[in-house]
Amino acid sequence: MNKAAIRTTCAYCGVGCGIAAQVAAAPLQAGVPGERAVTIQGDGQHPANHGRLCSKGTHLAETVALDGRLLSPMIGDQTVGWDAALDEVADRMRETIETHGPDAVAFYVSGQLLTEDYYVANKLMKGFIGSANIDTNSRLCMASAVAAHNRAFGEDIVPGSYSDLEEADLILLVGSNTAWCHPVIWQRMEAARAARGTKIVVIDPRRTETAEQADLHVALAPDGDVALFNALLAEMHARGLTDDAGLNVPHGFWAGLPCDPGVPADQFAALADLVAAHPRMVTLFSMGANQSSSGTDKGNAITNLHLAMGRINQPGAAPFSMTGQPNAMGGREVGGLANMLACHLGFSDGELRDVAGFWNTANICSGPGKKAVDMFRAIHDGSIKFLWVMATNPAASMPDVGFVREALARCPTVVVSEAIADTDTGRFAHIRLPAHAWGEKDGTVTNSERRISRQRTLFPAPGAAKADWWIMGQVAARMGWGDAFAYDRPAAIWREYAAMTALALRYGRRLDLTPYAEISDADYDAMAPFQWGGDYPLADGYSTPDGRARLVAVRAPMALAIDPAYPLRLNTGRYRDQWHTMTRTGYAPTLAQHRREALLEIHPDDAMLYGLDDGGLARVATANGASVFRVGVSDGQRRGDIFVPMHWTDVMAGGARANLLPAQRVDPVSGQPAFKNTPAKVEPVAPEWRGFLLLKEPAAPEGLLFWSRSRVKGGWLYELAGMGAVEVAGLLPAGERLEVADHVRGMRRIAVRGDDGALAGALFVTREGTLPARAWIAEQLGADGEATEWLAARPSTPAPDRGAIVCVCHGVGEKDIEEAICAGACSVAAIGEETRAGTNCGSCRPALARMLAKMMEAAE
Ligand SMILES: Nc1nc2c(c(=O)[nH]1)N[C@H]1C(S)=C(S)[C@@H](COP(=O)(O)OP(=O)(O)OC[C@H]3O[C@@H](n4cnc5c(=O)[nH]c(N)nc54)[C@H](O)[C@@H]3O)O[C@H]1N2
Ligand SMILES: Nc1nc2c(c(=O)[nH]1)N[C@H]1C(S)=C(S)[C@@H](COP(=O)(O)OP(=O)(O)OC[C@H]3O[C@@H](n4cnc5c(=O)[nH]c(N)nc54)[C@H](O)[C@@H]3O)O[C@H]1N2
Ligand code: SF4
Ligand SMILES: [Mo]
Repeated sequence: MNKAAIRTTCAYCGVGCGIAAQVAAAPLQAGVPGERAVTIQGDGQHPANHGRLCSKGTHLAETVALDGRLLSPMIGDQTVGWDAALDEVADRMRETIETHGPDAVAFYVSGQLLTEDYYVANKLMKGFIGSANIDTNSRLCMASAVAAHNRAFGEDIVPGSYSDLEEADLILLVGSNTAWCHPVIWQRMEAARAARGTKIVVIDPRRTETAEQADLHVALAPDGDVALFNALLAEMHARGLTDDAGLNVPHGFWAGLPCDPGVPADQFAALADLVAAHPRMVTLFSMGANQSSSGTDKGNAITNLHLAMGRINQPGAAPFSMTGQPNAMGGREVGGLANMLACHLGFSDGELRDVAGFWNTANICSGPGKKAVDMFRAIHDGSIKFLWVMATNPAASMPDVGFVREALARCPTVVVSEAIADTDTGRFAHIRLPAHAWGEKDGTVTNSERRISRQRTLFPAPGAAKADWWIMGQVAARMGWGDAFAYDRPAAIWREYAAMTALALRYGRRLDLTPYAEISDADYDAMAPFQWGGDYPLADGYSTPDGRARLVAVRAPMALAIDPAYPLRLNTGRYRDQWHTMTRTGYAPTLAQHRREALLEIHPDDAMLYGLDDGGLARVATANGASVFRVGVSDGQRRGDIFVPMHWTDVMAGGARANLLPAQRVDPVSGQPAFKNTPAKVEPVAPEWRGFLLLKEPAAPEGLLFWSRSRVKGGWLYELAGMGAVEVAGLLPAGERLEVADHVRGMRRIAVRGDDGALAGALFVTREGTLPARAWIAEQLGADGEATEWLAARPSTPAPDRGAIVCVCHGVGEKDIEEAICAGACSVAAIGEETRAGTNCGSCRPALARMLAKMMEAAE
């Protein structure tokens, strides 16, 4: 690693990869926006990734520019100074509390805050405002796993480490598209598999790229997990492979264990044999488990199997809940959830008293606050009147966002702390506060294996942007609580939090950071990644009153009644190269290449049944709402199930809005929404014209049936579809208009040459014909060129067609890869040698493997 590199942690997922960042030599002046340059490499010494990074981490440099950033506080549309904005927040907060009481105030925060920010938010709300109405987007993400941990272990603890993946002989992936969502964990599993032949089983209704690489894919019905794991446990019990000595076992547990797995008998037999044969077994689970009305039960069904088979607290054996966000785990530690206090503490009288004593406050909350879905209901019905949203985008990411938007529109005060100026939630804000983004932030995060790492500052903060902890501290001071929030730096907050974990120990919890309570500023700055609790934090007993783990009797949920009006089941999730609501990855041209649009994935037979064409448009409707998507026919879907990605927002598209669709249905224990199983229907949408538009600056097309934008090097590419007249030419910039039209086929092509002679914009529309490929013309934005070439959308001596880009790092297309395979490359590694595909971040290796398998099959 180069000497000048700054060690930090990736902005995105809960794997928590270490990064060595090399900032361009010329430092920027604080507060002055300008070009930012940084070289990103995996940190070879970080224990989470040992130098690896996935596509998102690798291309972080494309997201640190300042376009789209919120750079000053805003009240309504007015730019204001910090004092005015903070006074306004504090005045409104005070007035709300005085008139309606503390429970009329709520914070909705995020696993993308640093631990220090999170701690301050929690202290401010639960300790000083005096309500526990602070909940986090982790409610949408981890709450079921937290509840399952509490039920089984008596504390929210992940009992294993990433190293267990390397020491396991069998890995079960439950509801996890690991190759796309935790790609570096996937790469570690691939390496272990190559070294020791680890078997991998994927349990997921969809055949994902992860499932394609598995030794066994169990395509269970949506929410079939509890039945499957109960049956597995019954089978292992019948084979004499369980031992409940030392466990807390409910009366009648074994006799009442259901044994219908709900999957084909041969699949179940194969799975059972694998489980029986491999004591070193890790079960990784994520959103297919948690985001369900039976999410907590799924977590316990998995944990029961591990506990009863003794597959826990030793190398290569653990039930392992993967966290999604970079600091989902840190948030759980400092009490970001409405139903916990800081440091894994609960709301008993003693705990409340001790916490109040530690914070030196007379205003401690009295019990749990509202969980996310209930919080937005309370905003909707007017009982919550002041909402402060930090580092999350609920108008896009909550279920039933139609309802959430109504709630936000009604709420008398909405404050949004954001890094980005235009977000779906920011559009509802009365006050917007500019926050530091990744590369500016300074503090700590905790990853899925309880490893705490520093995120460090790479760039001076732009404009008026400030740290979230600073913003909250300023409001607290204006509320009269300045002494309790007089932090001058993140290290001061960290020390207080570390000292507070002494309370956790007093109540028999294992979260212990007390050795860090006196750490110096310099040591905090230099702090190396460390894991609290060690590899096996529960090896010497559990955090329950009797020190024993509990088996929890869980029953498969009642099947959702099929309403003939909504015969399909809608599943939602993620794409490999986009992050959530696209406020950052959406700006990276390289990442856009993987999937430019949101696809409604549907089985070919269902597509036929409902009259949908691959590449056409369809409307998906549920009892809650409807949205139009591009159709992607795929036999990876089960019949009757459909899938859409969660990422596209009002800022990015007119249509493709996943979260208009799910209901507000939640898990009864954890309060986590069931994002992955909503009754739905589909119907074809036939636009009268289709087109695409290239612009340097983003615009918001109106009056269309559908539009969706994606980033290209010099600007934005818009896919469009509409009825009637084409009225989008007005979005094109000023300049010399070059135009061709064919009125018979309703074809029209316009290219605009700007004053600098370069392509400033283009519009291609057709009513009946086809549209040209976008790749070449999109690259011409901002470049000089011939009008005839622009209007043909290809150069006069055409470059070889590389096909859709598969390897985004090296820009290797489908056709290059097919050629390499035809020329004899018969492994992913050989394709890499030939084309460089898959040799950088490795995120496309599963896609390469799929192409290879397909072509081999075709050749046979
Ligand atoms: N590229 C990318 N990576 C990310 C993120 C991102 O936005 N983009 N976000 C991060 C965050 S916050 C999170 S929480 C994680 C999420 O990581 P994952 O949980 O891997 O992601 P999802 O795609 O939401 O869902 C995983 C799978 O659950 C399956 N599933 C649906 N219903 C069921 C069911 O009933 N049973 C089972 N067994 N499976 C089911 C879906 O088909 C899907 O393939 O990813 C993190 N990493
Ligand atoms: N349909 C469906 N919906 C889902 C899911 C699903 O699988 N399906 N998954 C759910 C899950 S698991 C999750 S985690 C959520 C994620 O959903 P969100 O949290 O709403 O998604 P993000 O786009 O990550 O929003 C984070 C916002 O914070 C801003 N930001 C980033 N860093 C900072 C910072 O340091 N300070 C401040 N103040 N702002 C910052 C970003 O610009 C961005 O706008 O979505 C949930 N919604
Ligand atoms: S796996 Fe990718 S997104 Fe997740 S932390 Fe590592 S580099 Fe970042
Ligand atoms: Mo998440």
